[in-house]
Amino acid sequence: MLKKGRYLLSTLDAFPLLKDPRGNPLPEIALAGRSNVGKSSLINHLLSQQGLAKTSSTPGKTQLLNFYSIGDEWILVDLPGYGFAKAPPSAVAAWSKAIDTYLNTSTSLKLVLLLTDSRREITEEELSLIEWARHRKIPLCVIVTKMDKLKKAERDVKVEQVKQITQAEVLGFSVKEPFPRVLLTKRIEQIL
Ligand SMILES: Nc1nc2c(ncn2[C@@H]2O[C@H](COP(=O)(O)OP(=O)(O)OP(=O)(O)O)[C@@H](O)[C@H]2O)c(=O)[nH]1
Ligand SMILES: [Mg+2]
Repeated sequence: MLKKGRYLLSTLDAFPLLKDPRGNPLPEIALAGRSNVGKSSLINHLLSQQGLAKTSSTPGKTQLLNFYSIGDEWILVDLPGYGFAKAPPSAVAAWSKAIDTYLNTSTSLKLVLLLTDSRREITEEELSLIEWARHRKIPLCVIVTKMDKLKKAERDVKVEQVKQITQAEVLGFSVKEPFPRVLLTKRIEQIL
């Protein structure tokens, strides 16, 4: 079972390096994905803490990198959603740069969870993040969100299709169902 999460801070440039009492850096797991894909909802459902991460039906809610400490054992990093057209280009450029800087400088990043909406196709942007993780040898798991929006028969087809395209590990997810949460918890516990 995952421990209780605590919001730490939001930033675009001053990334914290958090350590355990022995001075070892805490492992970090980052959530990446388009705006509105369900990142904040996943955090709340995964930790069973409604309201920990702010959710919204308006895309672009998360405009900073949000850091959460999970039981003071590991850090969850909620990256700002990309692909949000309504924000001014200067703001979009600032988030993209912040995501790049974080991904390329963090020395404690142990897993990237790349969220993709079950009703959308995989984009070039997503493929390039997968390529980057492969190159850096950082484990990456594609999480197909909002699976409840698909008919039962479509679900396996979608997951297979995403596996084919990304050649990555793929898990389906929905905040409306208990089982995907159990699987994702197990996956996270493997790296801790
Ligand atoms: N049906 C369904 N809706 C979901 C699910 N997960 C999220 N949503 C809805 O999708 C919308 C966006 O969810 P958020 O969690 O705020 O998305 P986000 O990725 O954090 O968005 P930004 O912070 O704007 O980048 C909200 O209306 C959620 O209720 C899911 O598993 N099933
Ligand atoms: Mg969010």
